[in-house]
Amino acid sequence: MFKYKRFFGLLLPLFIGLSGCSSESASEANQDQPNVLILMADEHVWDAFGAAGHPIVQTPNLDRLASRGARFTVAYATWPACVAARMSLLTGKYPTEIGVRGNNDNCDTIGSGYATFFSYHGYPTMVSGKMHFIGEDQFHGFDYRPIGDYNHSGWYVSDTTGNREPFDWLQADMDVHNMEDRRPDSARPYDGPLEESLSWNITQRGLPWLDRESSWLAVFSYLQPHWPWQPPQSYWDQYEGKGDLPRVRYEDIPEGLQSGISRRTTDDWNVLTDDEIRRTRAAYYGMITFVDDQIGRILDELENLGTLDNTIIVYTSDHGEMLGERGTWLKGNYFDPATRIPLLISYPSLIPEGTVVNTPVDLTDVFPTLADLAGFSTPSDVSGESLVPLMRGDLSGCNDWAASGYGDVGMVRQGDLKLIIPSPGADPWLFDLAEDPDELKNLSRKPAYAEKLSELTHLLFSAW
Ligand SMILES: [Ca+2]
Repeated sequence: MFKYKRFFGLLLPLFIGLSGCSSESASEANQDQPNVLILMADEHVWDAFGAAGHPIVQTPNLDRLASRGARFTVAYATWPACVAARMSLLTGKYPTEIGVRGNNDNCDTIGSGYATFFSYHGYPTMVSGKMHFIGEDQFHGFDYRPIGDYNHSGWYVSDTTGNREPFDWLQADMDVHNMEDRRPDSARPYDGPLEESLSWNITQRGLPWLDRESSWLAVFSYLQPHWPWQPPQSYWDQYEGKGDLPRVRYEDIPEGLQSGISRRTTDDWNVLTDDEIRRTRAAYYGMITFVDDQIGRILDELENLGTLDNTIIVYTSDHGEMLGERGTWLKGNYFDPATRIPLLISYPSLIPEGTVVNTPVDLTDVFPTLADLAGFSTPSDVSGESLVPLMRGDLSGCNDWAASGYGDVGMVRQGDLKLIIPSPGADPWLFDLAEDPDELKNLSRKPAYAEKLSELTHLLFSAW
């Protein structure tokens, strides 16, 4: 296996030039292949971490990742809910292209996901945590799963032994079947031992696997800060009384921009008191810091192993969280709090420290970027593009837009302009986020924007 990888590595420079936006830079890569580490949160809103300038949330480890590589300020999920976004990240394709939209849709990615790709190139592959695979294939190219995953029939273990024994402590920690715990006014501390919490165990069970001779690909994928709004007690205490209020309240939304957000705007979640809203947002911030501490444990382990600098590290989320913005909670719409995500990529030998990229990108770009950074030719059938040129300051020749959606509904962002088609056949919404970051002024009927509206509409529907 190792020899094969070396052999392939010698051929790499021949392949690098073949993909449209790939870079020469990957050919500078070490002959020893880098490790690949993907760190994921669930429902992490794009600016809720320290390096993004958030005034409350403490995330020293995400900040450490941001400072040692690239931070993308305008990254989008390709679908504002779990499964389709995750399968899009896995395959580098838009949800429409893989036929996955709802959280019950199966994705037949055999032979086309990044785990299969790196496995093909000789990498052992491990995933600890949530992938939300639907259907028979619970591995999608991963060799090893040390902890159970969630599907809609409950928790089960889908590790390499086929053990499906349910874990009570998983249920107790993260019972996402309990719809009452979805309510934002249900926020409370998780009072069990930290060592019995799901996030802590996702880290704990995956860490030993990282100590190995050959280059590897690993995913640590946390379920938080997704509801239930229950950070462990110490994280609850850290933020108690520090929750803030949404920037846009339901009553602030102009006529015509209230429809198509989500059904949750019409139920009694709108009428939470300000104290309840602050409490829930504080709980959410606590969960982010909890996940951040897990990431710190992984970075520390790589440092101890001496492999931190030879590891490509990605941090991202499958989508964001409305957190009460526009009177709405959870996700499922195309406004920035729901669809825009954090994206950090580091690999010191190819990505300059402290890089900030403001070009719009989306989850389809991650897979080809990993391939490029690792020195492999970018797979030809992905929709995304390698972000290596952008991270090295070359803005020419690459896509300058990001898209999210399925079929005839979605959003596209190019520069500061963002087009949303909120539902099939609906009037479009066009926002200039430089002047209107809260997406409150629809420009789509302004004659000055007619040409841009047409361009962006074409761009959106040609994305997939
Ligand atoms: Ca999710």
